[in-house]
Amino acid sequence: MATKAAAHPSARLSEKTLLQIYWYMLLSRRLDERAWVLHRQGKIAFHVSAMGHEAAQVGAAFAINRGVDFVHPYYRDLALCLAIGYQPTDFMLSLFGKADDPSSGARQMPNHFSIKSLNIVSGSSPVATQVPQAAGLAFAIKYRQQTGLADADDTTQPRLALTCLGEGSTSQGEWHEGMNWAGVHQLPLICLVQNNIYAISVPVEAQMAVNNVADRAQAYGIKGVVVDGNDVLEVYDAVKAAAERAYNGDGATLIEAKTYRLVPHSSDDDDRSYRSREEVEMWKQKEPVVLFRRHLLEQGVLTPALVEEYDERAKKEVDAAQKVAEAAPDPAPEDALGAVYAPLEE
Ligand SMILES: Cc1ncc(C[n+]2csc(CCOP(=O)(O)OP(=O)(O)O)c2C)c(N)n1
Ligand SMILES: [Mg+2]
Repeated sequence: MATKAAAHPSARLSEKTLLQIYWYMLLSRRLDERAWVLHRQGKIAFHVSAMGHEAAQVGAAFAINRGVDFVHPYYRDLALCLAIGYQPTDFMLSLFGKADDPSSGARQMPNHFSIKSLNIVSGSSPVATQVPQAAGLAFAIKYRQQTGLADADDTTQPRLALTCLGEGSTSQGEWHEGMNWAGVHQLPLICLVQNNIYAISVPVEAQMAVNNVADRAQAYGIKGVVVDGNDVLEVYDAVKAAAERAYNGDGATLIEAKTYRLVPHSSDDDDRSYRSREEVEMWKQKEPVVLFRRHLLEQGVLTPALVEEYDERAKKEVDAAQKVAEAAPDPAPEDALGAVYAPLEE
């Protein structure tokens, strides 16, 4: 990970911000590791992991107006949502399927992140369905600005929509529809494709005939960018530039972050049947949390003592979140058919 030239916005990040970025990457990793343990202990039913994707997600979160801009995540976006304000306890409540799970009262599977107060919007399980919904949000933002219902410069108002998905999901029709709509209407949309080169067991070369998902941007009349998704500062710079374009009325950006998932697709998958251990080991050498920690140590932003302090703090937060969730009440069976986002009208 190279130190960025002064022209890059990431070169202007304060030490405090760099440490916050590191903190959210670490917190996500530790929560994620615990989720795997809880699954193997038989305490939770399902886990789908963000491990390996932390740089792509936290880099993106820090480049937008967190908690104000709309975010339409996908199931792998734990680190993204944590960096926006989703709490470790929220995540544990969803893993344990408890009544107080803020995303849906446990009516959806875990990782269907949704926190209305943070403008994190609920999604459905069919992949890529969030993309036309995010394009619709971006259309509404632009419409409100053009009609004077909202001020384009008011940073207390959402000024863009960010959505994420995997490379395999870009084979779905919904993705193309959303991208086309974003191009036609020059929408303030950022689509972040987290390309981890597999869609469960299907490798990327069996999914598409071009080298990069971002190459397709031209066909929609939007800007396409490829970044190293394991380099959090590179992702930050790309998303920051895309956010500026969105805020300035210059339209949508498709960002492809090349990365790798370090673990099986989900707790129900065995990746040994479709990828070699050598390949996984090779990617582990450039995994994002270790990479960024090393970078910050080299820069003198982190010290070995701070690394230890952060590790202890993360463990404490994960322990506390698990404790709260385990003790929390289960939902009443009759609540199963309730709403997942807004309350149902009486
Ligand atoms: C329309 C639809 N088809 C299939 C599935 C089952 N499914 C869930 S995740 C997934 C793989 C998606 O891969 P990718 O988009 O590359 O994202 P990744 O999981 O690798 O981050 C599939 C096929 C689904 N949820 N929705
Ligand atoms: Mg994938």
